[in-house]
Amino acid sequence: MKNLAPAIFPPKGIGDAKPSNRAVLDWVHEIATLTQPENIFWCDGSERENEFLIAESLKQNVLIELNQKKVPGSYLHRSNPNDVARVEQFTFVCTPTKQEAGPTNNWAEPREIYAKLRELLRGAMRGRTMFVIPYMMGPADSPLTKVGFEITDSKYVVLSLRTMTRMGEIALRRLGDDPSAEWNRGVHSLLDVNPERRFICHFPQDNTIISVGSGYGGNVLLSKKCLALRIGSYLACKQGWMAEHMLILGVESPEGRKHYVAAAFPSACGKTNFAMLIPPAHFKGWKVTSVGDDIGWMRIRDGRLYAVNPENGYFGVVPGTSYKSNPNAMRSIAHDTIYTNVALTDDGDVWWEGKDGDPPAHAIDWRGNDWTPQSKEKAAHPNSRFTTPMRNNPALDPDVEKGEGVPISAIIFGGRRSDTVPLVYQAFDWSHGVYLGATMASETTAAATGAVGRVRRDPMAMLPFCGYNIGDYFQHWLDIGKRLSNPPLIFNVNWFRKGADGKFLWSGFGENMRVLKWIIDRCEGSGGALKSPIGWLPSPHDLDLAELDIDHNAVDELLGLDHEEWQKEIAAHKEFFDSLGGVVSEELQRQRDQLAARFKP
Ligand code: GTP
Ligand code: SPV
Ligand code: MN
Repeated sequence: MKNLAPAIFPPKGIGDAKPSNRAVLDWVHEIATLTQPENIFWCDGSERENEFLIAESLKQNVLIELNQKKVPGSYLHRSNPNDVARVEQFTFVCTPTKQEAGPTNNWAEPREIYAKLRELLRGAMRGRTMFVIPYMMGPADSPLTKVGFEITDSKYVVLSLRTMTRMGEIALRRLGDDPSAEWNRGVHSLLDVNPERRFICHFPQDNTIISVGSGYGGNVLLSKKCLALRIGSYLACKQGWMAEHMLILGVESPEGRKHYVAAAFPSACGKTNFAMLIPPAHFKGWKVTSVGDDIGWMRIRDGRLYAVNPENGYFGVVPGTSYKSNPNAMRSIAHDTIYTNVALTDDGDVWWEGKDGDPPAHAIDWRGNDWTPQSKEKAAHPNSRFTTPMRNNPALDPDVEKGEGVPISAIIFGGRRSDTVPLVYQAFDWSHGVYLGATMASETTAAATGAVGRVRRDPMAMLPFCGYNIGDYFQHWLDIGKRLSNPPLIFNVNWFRKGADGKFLWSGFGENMRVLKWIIDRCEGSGGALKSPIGWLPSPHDLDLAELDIDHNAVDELLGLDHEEWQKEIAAHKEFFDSLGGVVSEELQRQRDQLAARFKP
């Protein structure tokens, strides 16, 4: 079976970075007793360790070497074809009561599911190596920073976490020897990579994650969706901060005025691209820098929100990435990158749909089969991904390691909507902004298994990632607002509105700078806007569209409100809130009534 490589035996000095914290050692002992590995490999994230694991992964076909002249330090991994995306139907929040998990999460009773997982894990690592990975989420000196340990039997996970987190000694130092210190326990085993034995389980009260039966991305890099978002959001609510599915970017004017914004878009809806935006030529002197591309942790300081990116690398969507759409991503993934499920060309390079230039005459597709441009199948899986260190990004923000975080001037929500939702508009105030987030919707993408292109409500882009009751989550947002004397302004964007011809009306990518500029203008109190029933809307002349090839009708359509569509939209908001079974506060219900009333003549 693919991925299920036998034990490896490292030379002296590798794999022996045993931590000293008693609580960690006791837990590792407990899991090893259960899973019965051949040996235990204590990871330290060092260069030597990494080289050893890459060499072993190549021997065992966990990685395929790419042409080191074309993509130095880079490798290809093929996941099991039954295992190519997050599995929301097998993801559980296991709180003592179902009510704590809330109406949007799958729930399992902790004692029962622990027992079931224990049976699945019993002897699961026989003949194999168990890796123990210490890692840290957040800059070394941030009050928000968390320590986690992931136990895994996958070398791909070890190699990926080294890029995605701050791994090794730095995490052990942060944790220290206090056995009662807060840290996250993550257990992962591939088992036999069978969808019928695939469960991603979160125990917020125990700060514990158990993931079995998958080898893919968000299911197994437990630092990311599992800790930084699901467990993170639960801790954030308890501890008074925010854990959000948000990119963070810096934008600096030619005069040197700098703002930071955070944006929540659902999976595969443009966070990485927005975080790495390069302004078009017309915006000479403007600079955009990336703090993070997927997750933002925010806390209140002096009445403002400050954000850090807990991650250390990018696990980004490959298809569609090109020098035309996202040059900073292309430069980031030009070296020291693990590619998952892209195509392999005959000269050992990688290829995917949407890459610059012509498709290769022949390649090996993501499943390992021959591929030519005539093939009906895609060469790269639509959810194929790159894993690359954030340090590779030429536009990395200089304050990415700043422990106090960066001050957030604006929060932006956005989804994939072919109709109804204008290119950009601004909430009247914080509570109204929370309503925009709570009712946002998006067409589903290949980032999770299941139907693609179905409009679903995805509040704050957190539907699959909120680790507790969504009603309490909305309330937490409202409560945070009450503690902010200088709250970020809140906006909603939609890069994906389509015209009658079914084509995108907006060219997107770098051109999104035009929308970002209006947002910054609003933050500085200068941008013009009209009061509309849904919020402050720019009129066409409020947006800087100079040197953009777009016709007036398209702009009108992009900024237009179709009252009939909005009647349907408001009804859908109501239907969504009703479906949550009474957990939505009166304040948000009132926002809906006010929205409906503003549409009445
Ligand atoms: P996750 O990593 O799943 O959280 O995704 P993400 O939100 O970071 O999305 P990403 O930036 O990787 O973009 C996903 C897809 O949307 C890619 O195929 C992009 O090419 C496409 N995309 C991103 N930005 C735009 C845009 O402004 N306009 C259009 N039309 N497509 C975009
Ligand atoms: C997402 O789906 O939002 C991702 C990719 O960022 S994964 O890590 O697989 O969840
Ligand atoms: Mn994401």
